[in-house]
Amino acid sequence: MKFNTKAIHSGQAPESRTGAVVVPVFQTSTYAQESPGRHTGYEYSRTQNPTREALEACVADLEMGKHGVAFASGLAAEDALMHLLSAGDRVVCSDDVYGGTYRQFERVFRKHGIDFQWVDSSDVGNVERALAKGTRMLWLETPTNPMLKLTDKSAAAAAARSVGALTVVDNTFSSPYFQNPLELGADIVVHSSTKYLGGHSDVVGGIVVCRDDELAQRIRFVQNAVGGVPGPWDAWLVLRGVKTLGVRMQRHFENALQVARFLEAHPKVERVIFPWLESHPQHALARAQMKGMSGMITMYLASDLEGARRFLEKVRVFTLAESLGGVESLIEHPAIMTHASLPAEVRASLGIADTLVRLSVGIEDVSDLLSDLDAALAVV
Ligand code: P1T
Repeated sequence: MKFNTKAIHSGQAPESRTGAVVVPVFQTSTYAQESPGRHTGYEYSRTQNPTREALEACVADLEMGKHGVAFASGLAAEDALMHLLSAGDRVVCSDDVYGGTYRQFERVFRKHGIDFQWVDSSDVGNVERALAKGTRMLWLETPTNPMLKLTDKSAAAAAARSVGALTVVDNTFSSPYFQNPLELGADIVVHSSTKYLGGHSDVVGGIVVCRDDELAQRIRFVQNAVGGVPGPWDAWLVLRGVKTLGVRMQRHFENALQVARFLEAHPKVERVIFPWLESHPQHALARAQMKGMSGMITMYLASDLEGARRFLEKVRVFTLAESLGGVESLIEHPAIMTHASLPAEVRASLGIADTLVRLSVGIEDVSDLLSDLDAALAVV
């Protein structure tokens, strides 16, 4: 089956008792047993829940994987993956990641003896050199948040495999519609399903997908043993969002391309970063390893912090807010908002400056988005 058919049908056969076409919200914490230990396969909702299972099966299929394991947030999913490691293990990571990922790794797991080495993974040579020092896991975000740097996934995953390290790709910024890292050699894909998978800014969630049975069993063990599961209602909301992922992503891409071209030609904008623009330094790689780009655009204003503030206060159709990937357009200031948890010197080295603004282009009528940006740029 193809993508849109899988999004609507995978894991979502009509319910067996009533024929309900939509997977019900199994809002129950526990399940009746006939005799101690004799049950339907469902014992307790932290361990098994049919609504969550439908979501897991669907996203696993969309990612060309075999197993999906859902969590209460993207960070809960990442936390579960960190639990695959032990004190003394080393992780090589893309240097430009979501601020909360950096905070979890540096301020929670470093204390537990895990070592993180941050590298600019847009140059695979950096990844290879760092891996050579002995590594258990390679953690990639591609495109990165917020600088939209890409990593050559095939080359990086091959390098990791050659030293026996697992490759994890945070695919939140692309969604499975535009790239499937497992197809290019990654072992594990992780998403904040709060973003494009859910797609409507009404739920927080996370999900992990892999192919290997033994690895899936280890992740599922952590899901149950640590317990960061999504509630049935939240799992249902993400599953409902996923049904329209394909049509939404196409529209995000079309709108974002027009917005990126408009911004690139605007005198108040110093530089636009969008992998589908010919000006992006990794445009060729984008075309080679992705089928398209989501609605994420980053730009430097030709101004200062005050100018950026005036611009962000002025937008009306775009909403000034953290997060991304919903149907509505959002805009934010990474240095003050999503990436405030990075030390100032790390932000500076990555280029997360006071004039940097990140846009999550939604699926509204693009003419309204362009007029909104034009009017707001006038005050810069
Ligand atoms: O917010 P949560 O569902 O826990 O997901 C964390 C996360 C993981 N990975 C990436 C690439 C992300 O962008 C995020 C969350 N990001 C934002 C809230 C943001 O505005 O960038």
